[in-house]
Amino acid sequence: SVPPGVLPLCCRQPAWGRAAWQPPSLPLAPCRAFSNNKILVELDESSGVATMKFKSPPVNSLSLDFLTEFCISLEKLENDRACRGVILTSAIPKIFSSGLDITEMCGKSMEHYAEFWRAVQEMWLRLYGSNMVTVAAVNGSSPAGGCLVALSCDYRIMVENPKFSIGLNEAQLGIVAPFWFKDTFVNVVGHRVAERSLQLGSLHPTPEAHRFGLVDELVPEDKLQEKTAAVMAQWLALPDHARQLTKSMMRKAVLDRLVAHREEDIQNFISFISKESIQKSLRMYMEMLKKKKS
Ligand code: CO8
Repeated sequence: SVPPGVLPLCCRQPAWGRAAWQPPSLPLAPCRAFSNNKILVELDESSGVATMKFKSPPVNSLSLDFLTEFCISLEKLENDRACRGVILTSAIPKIFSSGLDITEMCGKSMEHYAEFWRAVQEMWLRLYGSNMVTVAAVNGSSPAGGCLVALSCDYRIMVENPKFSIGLNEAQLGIVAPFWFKDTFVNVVGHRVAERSLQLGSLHPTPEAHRFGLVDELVPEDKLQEKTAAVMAQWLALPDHARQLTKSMMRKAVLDRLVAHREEDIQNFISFISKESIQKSLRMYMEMLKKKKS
């Protein structure tokens, strides 16, 4: 079962026989765009590929507004028969996403924490459970929730840059990545690597992330778009129904686990995040981020 409003995997029609894939940059390709506040969405109808470009300065943090917009945009694309694949990337130089907006988890009411956490869950359920081909073009640092967004895609291509890092660093903030963050991570890199990385709250430089499969490919910045389009073409060459059924088979158990424990997971989050000791850790972390600047 899936939560209300979330499309189950495999409910979409096979796209065999739809327009063949073409590079997104072809001239005169029909392109529809809908720009909201925090995410620019462009759909190239000739290729069936949409790009969701995060544009929420300064660091694309996943605020309640961002997450709401993300879910609405993804649902629109999911229901659009012209769209078969989505590329997630950032319009902010050097940052893919800084993860969950820490200010949403500090000094707020229980009701707010519940609403925020439900939105985080919803984002993951929709993205991890998407029928479309999802490729993360990671063009900057991607800690914690930003890493989860990338991990939830079918494929990750990251810009090779010694200053960029990616990982689930929650432990460094004194908080704990929930079980579905962990499950998603384990499904990508395997149990041992995930265990060590989660316990240490590691943020991995790009070569290391590539070495253990957290990202599938590294490319120079100027090759990112070309490489992403080529990977998308490779995945879209398959008949949708076969690929979607296979994706569902691989991911369903993990998705179902959160669906079955969704309310419990919200309650866990609220009781954890509202502890004074955790609030103190988060405040100190925010202070540290500010000090780092000066
Ligand atoms: N949330 C809110 N504000 C943020 C965040 C964030 N995640 N990240 C950065 N900011 C703010 C900074 O405080 C700063 O604000 P100001 O301008 O007012 O001082 C501004 O954004 C710019 O930040 P920086 O100056 O640090 O920008 P840099 O370009 O130097 O660095 C980085 C960008 C690398 C993204 C850096 O900001 C960073 O490391 N940020 C923290 C990332 C992080 O650790 N995120 C973890 C969030 S927690 C999460 O996603 C999962 C939680 C799971 C919940 C479990 C609960 C039980």
